Amino acid sequence: MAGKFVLWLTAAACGFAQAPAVEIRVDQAGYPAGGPKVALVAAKAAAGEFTVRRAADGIVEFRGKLGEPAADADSGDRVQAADFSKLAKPGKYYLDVPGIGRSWTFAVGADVYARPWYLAMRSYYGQRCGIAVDLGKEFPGYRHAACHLTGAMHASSGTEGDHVSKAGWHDAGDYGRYVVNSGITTGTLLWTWEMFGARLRDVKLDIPESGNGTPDILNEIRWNLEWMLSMQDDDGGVWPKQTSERFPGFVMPEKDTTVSYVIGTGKEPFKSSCATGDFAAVMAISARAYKPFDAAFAARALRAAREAWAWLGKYPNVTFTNPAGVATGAYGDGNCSDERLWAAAELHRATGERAFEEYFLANYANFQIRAAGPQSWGNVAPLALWTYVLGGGKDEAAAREIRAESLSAADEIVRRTAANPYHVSLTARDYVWGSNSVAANYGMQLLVANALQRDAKYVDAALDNLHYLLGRNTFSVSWVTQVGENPFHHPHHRPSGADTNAEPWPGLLSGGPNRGRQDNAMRAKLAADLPPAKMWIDEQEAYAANEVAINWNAPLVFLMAGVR
Ligand code: G3I
Ligand code: 9MR
Ligand code: ZN
Repeated sequence: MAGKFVLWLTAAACGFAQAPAVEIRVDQAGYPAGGPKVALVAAKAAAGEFTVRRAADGIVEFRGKLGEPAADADSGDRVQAADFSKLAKPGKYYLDVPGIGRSWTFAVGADVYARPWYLAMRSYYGQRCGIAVDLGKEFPGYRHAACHLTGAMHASSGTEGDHVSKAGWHDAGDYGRYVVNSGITTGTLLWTWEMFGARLRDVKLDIPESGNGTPDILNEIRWNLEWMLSMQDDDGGVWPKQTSERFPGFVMPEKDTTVSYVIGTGKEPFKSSCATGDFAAVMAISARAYKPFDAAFAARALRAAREAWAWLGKYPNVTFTNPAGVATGAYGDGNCSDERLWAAAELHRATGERAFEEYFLANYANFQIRAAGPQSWGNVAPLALWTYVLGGGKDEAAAREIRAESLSAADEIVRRTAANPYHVSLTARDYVWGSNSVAANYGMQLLVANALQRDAKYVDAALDNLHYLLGRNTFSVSWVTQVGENPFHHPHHRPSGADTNAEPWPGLLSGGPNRGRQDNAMRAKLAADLPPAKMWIDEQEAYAANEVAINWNAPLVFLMAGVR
């Protein structure tokens, strides 16, 4: 990425000399017209009043008083809320706080997340492997040639020779493809379709398949499903990943000359149970989702899911760690029982067959829905439990228990979010690698609770997490590339780093603050005793804070689809 300067052009156009004050934190995409609207002000001197003004001409549309200051232990900030919920008139606005300044502009309206949703969902097209990608007229220069067209079986896979490399999404800032991470990602995106499909059916993503009669969200997801299917061995087991042995440099994907290997566990049975369980779950969801559009593909997905399930019966807990000589991501998970439970639950929901339900009912009680620690690549148990209830699982005791646990966890998250000065659901312990996805996954958890029992407080708290990601945070930054007036600029993302475009590829969510500081850039620039929410820098080298990843974007896509 070339050096970038954000010019405050509109300031001049509107007659303001003043650049926006980072002390004022707003959702830079905006606020749904009918919902609560809160901005946050973090300044040393207590501020008193504020106005909300029309961006076009500065006319005051709302006057209010800031709330009492609250000390936020996670960031060290002193935060005051500016509540302008009563302002429901659609438009473009900014906040004006005397003595502090004006905020970034934001919208109030019916569909303020339509555009960010488009960019976030379309970012998967940008991650496509095995095909030339071009984001088109709106994003000139954002393209790459077909990449990673050949592959090979790694010695650790138990077989040898060439491998037909097929489709898939690059995982993150690197060019690897990982089944475990593809599992939670495609699972979350397919759930987005299953839960909010009515709103998404006609949304075009401007991808090569657009107009083929299948909704574009399903067209895009299928690109990764095809790769996942290519990772299943004849015995039903699924190899965990296809990557090079080491990460390549910051080159465009077609310039990556490292060999793309299908990598296994290095010993019998060579495939892993976590990958196979996630695969079975996702293929079962696919059997449901694609049936109306492509019955043959749906049937193929279901066959693949059944074969994976049968393999799991033989090998329930073969875990994966990198074999000798391999240094790419591991998505190392020491316990694959939640993946197996998820497979059982999704297969039961897809087929109604008793055997899957029996497995589920015999095992579900070992897992809980918690208020701290939502679903993630390493913890898919919540998806297993929810899908049983959302799919109309008939065992009343199990359904009642799961429902009650989901709602009491959601109630606690709502209380915690309201008490948090930044109105985010994260606890101090949640600021881990990819913490922004933890916030987004809390949002998803709250929206699932809302599906179990409609209650506006769940949707409002889900929205709070979205506001955090889109600018209402201690950095006053939008953590989605090219969304809002003050987005971050330097993701750890090879195409963004290697191309000549001024801005990074659009619609990508930053990993976010990470108290673990697992990269050299973070350790060099961020003091060890900083509060956890401050542990983030907008630097390309800081992969533990500022990478992007398909599994982080997925709950963002779910959240923006669900709060609309
Ligand atoms: O959950 C624990 C928490 O209980 C504990 O207190 C804390 C202490 O550090 O750690 C937490 O676990 C962290 C975990 O992420 C949370 O999901 C681990 O420390 C941390 O090492 C782990 O990081 C993972 C990272 O790979 C390193 O393995 C990320 O989840 C994962 O998203 C990331 O994935 C990488 C791929 O390997 C390669 N491709 C890029 C991708 C994104 O960076
Ligand atoms: O680019 C890699 C990123 O996708 C991973 O998340 C990260 C941790 O595994 O590693 C990155 O690659 C770095 C490597 O680990 C160490 N040398 C520098 C690489 C980044 O340029
Ligand atoms: Zn590729």
